[in-house]
Amino acid sequence: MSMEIKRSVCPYDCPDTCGLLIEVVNKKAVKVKGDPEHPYTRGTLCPKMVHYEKTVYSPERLTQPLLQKGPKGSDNFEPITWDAAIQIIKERWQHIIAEYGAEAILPYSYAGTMGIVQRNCGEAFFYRLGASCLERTICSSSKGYGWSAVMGSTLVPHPNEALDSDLIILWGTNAMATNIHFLQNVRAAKKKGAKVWLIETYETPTAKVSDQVTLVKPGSDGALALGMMHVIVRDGLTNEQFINEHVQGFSEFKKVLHEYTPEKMSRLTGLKVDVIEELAHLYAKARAPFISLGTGLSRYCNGAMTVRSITCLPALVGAWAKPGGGLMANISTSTAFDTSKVTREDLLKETTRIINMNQLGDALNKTVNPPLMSLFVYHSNPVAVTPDQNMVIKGLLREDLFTVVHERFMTDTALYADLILPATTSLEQPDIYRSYGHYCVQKADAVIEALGEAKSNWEVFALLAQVLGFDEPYFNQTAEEMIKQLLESPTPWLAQVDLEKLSAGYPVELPLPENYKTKFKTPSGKIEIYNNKEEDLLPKYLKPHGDDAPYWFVNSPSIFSLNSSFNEQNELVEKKEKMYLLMHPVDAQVKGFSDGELVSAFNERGKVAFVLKITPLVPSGVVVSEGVFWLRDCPSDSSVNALTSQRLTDRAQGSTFYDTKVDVRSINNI
Ligand SMILES: Nc1nc2c(c(=O)[nH]1)N[C@H]1C(S)=C(S)[C@@H](COP(=O)(O)OP(=O)(O)OC[C@H]3O[C@@H](n4cnc5c(=O)[nH]c(N)nc54)[C@H](O)[C@@H]3O)O[C@H]1N2
Ligand SMILES: Nc1nc2c(c(=O)[nH]1)N[C@H]1C(S)=C(S)[C@@H](COP(=O)(O)OP(=O)(O)OC[C@H]3O[C@@H](n4cnc5c(=O)[nH]c(N)nc54)[C@H](O)[C@@H]3O)O[C@H]1N2
Ligand code: SF4
Ligand SMILES: [Mo]
Repeated sequence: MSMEIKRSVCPYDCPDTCGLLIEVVNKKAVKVKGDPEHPYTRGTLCPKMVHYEKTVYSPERLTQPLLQKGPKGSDNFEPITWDAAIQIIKERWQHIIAEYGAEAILPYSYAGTMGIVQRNCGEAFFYRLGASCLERTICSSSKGYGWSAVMGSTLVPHPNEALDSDLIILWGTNAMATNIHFLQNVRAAKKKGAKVWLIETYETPTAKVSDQVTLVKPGSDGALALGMMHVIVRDGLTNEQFINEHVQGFSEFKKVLHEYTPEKMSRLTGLKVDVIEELAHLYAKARAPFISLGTGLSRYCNGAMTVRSITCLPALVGAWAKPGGGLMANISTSTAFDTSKVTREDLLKETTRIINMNQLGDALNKTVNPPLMSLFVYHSNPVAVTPDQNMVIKGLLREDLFTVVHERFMTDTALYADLILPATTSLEQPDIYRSYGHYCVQKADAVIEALGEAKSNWEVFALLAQVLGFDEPYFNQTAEEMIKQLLESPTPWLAQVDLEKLSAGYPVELPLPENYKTKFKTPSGKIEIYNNKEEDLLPKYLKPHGDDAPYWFVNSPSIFSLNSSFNEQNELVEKKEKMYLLMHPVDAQVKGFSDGELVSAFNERGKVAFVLKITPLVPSGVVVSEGVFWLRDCPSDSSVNALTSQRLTDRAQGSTFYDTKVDVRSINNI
């Protein structure tokens, strides 16, 4: 018997990007643990990953290419060889290109794996092909935009900064599900006396670690931030010295803030005037206030402006200059690697059309020129995760559309494929990882062999490039060689780490310059509350869009799944119990609903069945569903995104998942 412990990295789209220790016995991964030597993981994993081996060796893994023999969606797949599969793609694409041009082909991918090489290599291939480009803004583009409008490319505080804070605001982040290692810092700060304030739309599991919970009306956080800043200015609680030295446009902003009285903001947010005043005072008087900013509040039609407004708060009180103070948005480590070596935009000969991933439904159904005739989906599950599910499915049902899905499992999307290609898991492929929640980077070799005939993203694009006659050396190398290139000519930031240690598979931390928190990387070198590149020169209140329906529909993350991933582990699906719709007792009473009954949430786009859970954890006027289920586990033939819309955010073309309203009725009345 051979037994080894190998290092790896969690590949999922999670800010924690954990270091893993994999116990490999006789070439099989038998146990997965958190790496105690990883400075952020510190030896613990979330409930989803403690049994990653159950995902890797799931009996449901796809291990052979499969061809649909019946009508679309009929699940009449038959195994074929890789050679045959690649030939089919080649022939279909050559016909499509001859008739409509390569722009009739669209890649669709997001974040099944976050490794730099496997995640991004498809872009090089599709640039070379001349396919339509996918605008990948489903997650947090508006949040990034709002932050940058004020802070430029200033480095986001290290998560350990929070250890020295005396007031941590968890603003629209369900950290108990989505950022559990940051919660370790929150708990440590609490032990030293810090207060934790959660600003949410309902009492999430994260309320348990919070001293205070404030529930705002969905999409109204901009109003709360503006109201708080009004009070801070009105009551003389600003840090004038910091403002004079580091802030652009405060005097203009002050005039605007005058309008945002707590009374007006109370109406918009649904909060009592006292609460806005208390929060403003507590924030301004804290020794070192620290905000951890989630993404939920940015997924509204006013999302970028909301984030822009909140990002001004630390500037007014000089939080950036205080050890333990600041605001943590998504950490950008994009300059640590020269990702353009992987994505190779230079292979694009002529600019091609751009299709926003949130509007896949329209792109597949509406008249576009050239029409979309082929979709190549890899490491994404659009039927489950993309807004306006009914439109996506309608598009995938088009008999003239040639759909290829490269997947680990028979997902809701794979079921609609003409051709399925089996994908490896992260343990079967090499990669190099950076994080959006901390500053560690880490390389991971494959720790086991590929299961069955599964191939990695890199390998699939190499095969396709070969049959299509792409002769650039790029397509003729291995993923390991690509990783080596990234390490052998490191960026100036990466060059500062111990490259030997990194190459050997250990986590290493990117160094932060001294006083980085007050080195503002904006055109003016100051925090730009006033931004002359923006149409709105100063932050202001914008309304969310909503729909013509009575209840806000918040569809937030579950502790036991990650987007639509992990639904292959039955134990995790069972922990979610049922696909619940959470509703306040008073709303349920008005409707005459009883706990546990089947209800349908509906709006102009679709209807979805849920099991009703009556609970005071959600306020009246809001209904909540946690997690993205696979359709097979849903009470009806639709899941949450049948209700969400293809509308985009005010800036940066982002998704607006939470800017959704529904009505609810008893299932018997459908
Ligand atoms: N367990 C688990 N972990 C995950 C994920 C998962 O699905 N499950 N998803 C991963 C991904 S892809 C991402 S991007 C991150 C996201 O991580 P987060 O940023 O923490 O999560 P979000 O989904 O953006 O939403 C967080 C919270 O926003 C709240 N919210 C919605 N609207 C508003 C509002 O108007 N105001 C306020 N104040 N709050 C609001 C929701 O109730 C929800 O609890 O998490 C990652 N980690
Ligand atoms: N209603 C609602 N919808 C949401 C959200 C929400 O909060 N509410 N969150 C949104 C957010 S923040 C995001 S980021 C998106 C995420 O959307 P996606 O990136 O599509 O995320 P997943 O649902 O995790 O699907 C990833 C798929 O990739 C597959 N996969 C994993 N590794 C590999 C690999 O190496 N190669 C290949 N070929 N396949 C692989 C997995 O099996 C899985 O089916 O969802 C969004 N959708
Ligand atoms: S999903 Fe997040 S918390 Fe869980 S192991 Fe992966 S990186 Fe860590
Ligand atoms: Mo995301």
